[in-house]
Amino acid sequence: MVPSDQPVSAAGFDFVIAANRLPVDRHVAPDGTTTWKTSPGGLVTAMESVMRDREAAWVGWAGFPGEAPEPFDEGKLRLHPVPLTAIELNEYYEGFSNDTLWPLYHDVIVPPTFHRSWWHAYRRINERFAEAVAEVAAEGATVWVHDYQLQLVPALLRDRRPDLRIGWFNHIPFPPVELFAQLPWRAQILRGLLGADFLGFQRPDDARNFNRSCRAVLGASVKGDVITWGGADDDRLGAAPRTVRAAAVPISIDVAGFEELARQDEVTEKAQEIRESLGNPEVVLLGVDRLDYTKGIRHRLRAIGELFEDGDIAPPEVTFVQIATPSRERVEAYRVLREQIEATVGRINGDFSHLGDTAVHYLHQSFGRAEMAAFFQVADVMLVTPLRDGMNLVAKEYVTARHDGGGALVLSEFTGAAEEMRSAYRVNPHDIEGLKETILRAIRDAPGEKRRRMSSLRRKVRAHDVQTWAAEFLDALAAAPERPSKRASTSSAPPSQ
Ligand code: GDG
Repeated sequence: MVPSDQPVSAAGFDFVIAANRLPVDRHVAPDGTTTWKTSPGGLVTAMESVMRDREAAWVGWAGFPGEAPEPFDEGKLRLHPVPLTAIELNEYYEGFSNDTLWPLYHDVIVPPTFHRSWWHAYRRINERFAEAVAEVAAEGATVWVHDYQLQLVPALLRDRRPDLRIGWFNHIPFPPVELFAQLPWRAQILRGLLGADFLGFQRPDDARNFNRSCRAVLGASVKGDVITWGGADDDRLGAAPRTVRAAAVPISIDVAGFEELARQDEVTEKAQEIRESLGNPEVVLLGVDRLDYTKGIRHRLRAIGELFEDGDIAPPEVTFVQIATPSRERVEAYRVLREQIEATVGRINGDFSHLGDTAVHYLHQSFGRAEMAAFFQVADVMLVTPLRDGMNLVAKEYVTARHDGGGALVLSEFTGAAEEMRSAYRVNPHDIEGLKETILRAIRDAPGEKRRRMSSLRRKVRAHDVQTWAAEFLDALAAAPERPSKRASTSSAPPSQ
């Protein structure tokens, strides 16, 4: 960390990212020394390689409540922390973002909680983010706002800074209007989002859901992917008429960077070590997820448990490893989920493990990137079975790590990744019988068939990496509300406004 002695220059930054979190976590040593390390999670993993070597500011929460640190520099990136008190964190982040919007946008897998006080906090914190961006952005700058925590920022920012070009990308699904309509503040959210020039979504269906909501809730007109709203005759947020474009720009991973990591000797050695410590099983099944009810871990365990029970698989020949990264542990639904999963793992192991031969290895821990790549190389069958997932980067990381062409990917059709990764073993995770059959097929299929599928998946992911995603998004933002021209959409030049 380099403390920034320079105040933001009067000119400000031409390119600004706004996301709930800064891309780093604070670590305080016993002697009081502070260091910052890259924080885990889908958004940061994706943006890290895009932002490298780009002069820009990143506005976000520093990861701990209370007073925010002074702005500081990480490479060419100016990090601009936004403060949140413990109460604000509870209401805006754990409450409205993670207990209202998150379940509502993921097919209401658990019931969303609606609290007016949470909504007020959400609005207040969005204002704080908009204020911070308005302060650091140069005249005519490009601002890229991320995700569901900041849906009011586009309009709040436009109010303050009409000179800016504002884009918003949704990392999670956008729900069908029939579900979105439950939200008491649905009109405010849409008006907030329409402050952007371009809105990017993971799948065409998400963009369509958004367009339909604008039509149904606001009475906007939609032609193709362009939305025109005549504005409102009131003085509430986002009352001005708007014409914006909303379209799918599916996110990806840093394919070259991750493959380079996966090819390192250290990773290959680690993979051998992991396999040996599992007792050299013939087949390793693997799941890697944040411990989240959207990821379908319970359904996966149900299928695995029944396969052990039916005698179709058994340790030591077959073992299942589930890495469940700790997540949102202060939200009740996540606490309940953890208890359910741990009880199920305990039951399966009680029934089907033998001394020295474990049926399910459950790791409620975080690992480094290199170790993660090693786990992927050990996985003969990777189980990605979300009930709903915006994209799912783990699926793309898995095939990228398999530079040996081995392995098999079982992939839920309810992920954004399933849209592109057609050669995976597709499953409906609600269909336990189908899930069991597909897992067995992924284990037993002829090596030639598996390699054919893996090679097609790797080609697909390689053809559309995170750098392509960022270039497509920024080109679409620069051209909005028009579509970018063909030539523009292949350029990856940083924005220069
Ligand atoms: C959201 C959307 C969308 C996980 N555990 C560890 C670790 N990870 C890394 C994975 C992967 C990332 O975190 C998780 O990304 P996902 O895409 O799987 O899921 P979400 O966190 O839910 O992300 C999702 C994504 O945003 C991007 O738009 O795809 O749909 O929900 O990169 O490898 N990384 C390390 N240690 C861990 O223990 N180092």
